[in-house]
Amino acid sequence: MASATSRTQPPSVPGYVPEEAPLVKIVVAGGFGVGKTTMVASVSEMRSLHTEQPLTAVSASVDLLDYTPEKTTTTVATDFGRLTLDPHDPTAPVLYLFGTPGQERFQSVWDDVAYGAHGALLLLDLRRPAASFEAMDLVERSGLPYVVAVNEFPGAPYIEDSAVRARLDLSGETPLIHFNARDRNSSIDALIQLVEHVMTTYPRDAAR
Ligand SMILES: Nc1nc2c(ncn2[C@@H]2O[C@H](COP(=O)(O)OP(=O)(O)O)[C@@H](O)[C@H]2O)c(=O)[nH]1
Ligand SMILES: [Mg+2]
Repeated sequence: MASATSRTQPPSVPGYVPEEAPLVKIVVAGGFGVGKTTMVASVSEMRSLHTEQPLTAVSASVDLLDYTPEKTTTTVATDFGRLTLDPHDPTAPVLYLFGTPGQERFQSVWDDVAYGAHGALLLLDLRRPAASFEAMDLVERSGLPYVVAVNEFPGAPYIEDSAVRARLDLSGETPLIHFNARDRNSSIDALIQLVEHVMTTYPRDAAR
């Protein structure tokens, strides 16, 4: 029989999740090409799963490729990854990440993915903020606490946070942060800020 002590050992087996760890479900949302798949892949401690489909001529009119000409696939269902915030602390949250398409035509996928989620990270590309508007509507309608995370692409214009907030009509409580989806530490920082926002929105005492 496993003793209490053995259960609190740091995980030594890849894929092991301690029983004490709170599991946090996070949706990584945002428009086409904003970096959802890139982010989930850069933070995931297991090989992330992606269900990408080749772009078709039919979707060319809606999946605008002007800023991502090298992109030949789109995420139809989800990206999935996992991140243990502190692998040496058995009580540290384990994040389950679901990247999901921002296009409204995938509303049913969104509903399934958002079910039971604790929060959402809404990715934004300042070269084309409107690409994330539909995804933002889905996040807003779901009522999930969320953080807007500007993915800093090279060549993106500098826009004051206050102007971004005004353009998105963001509420004062919703954090706006900047990160780089290709950078693991930067992506982890973004997720930590989301977890902190979720915990502020739903303090443990209030939930009891
Ligand atoms: N330079 C740069 N390129 C990025 C970054 N994030 C994503 N990309 C590129 O942008 C394209 C779209 O990213 P992807 O993750 O597929 O977007 P998704 O549609 O939101 O999943 C890919 O070619 C990525 O390599 C970033 O932070 N910096
Ligand atoms: Mg993708």
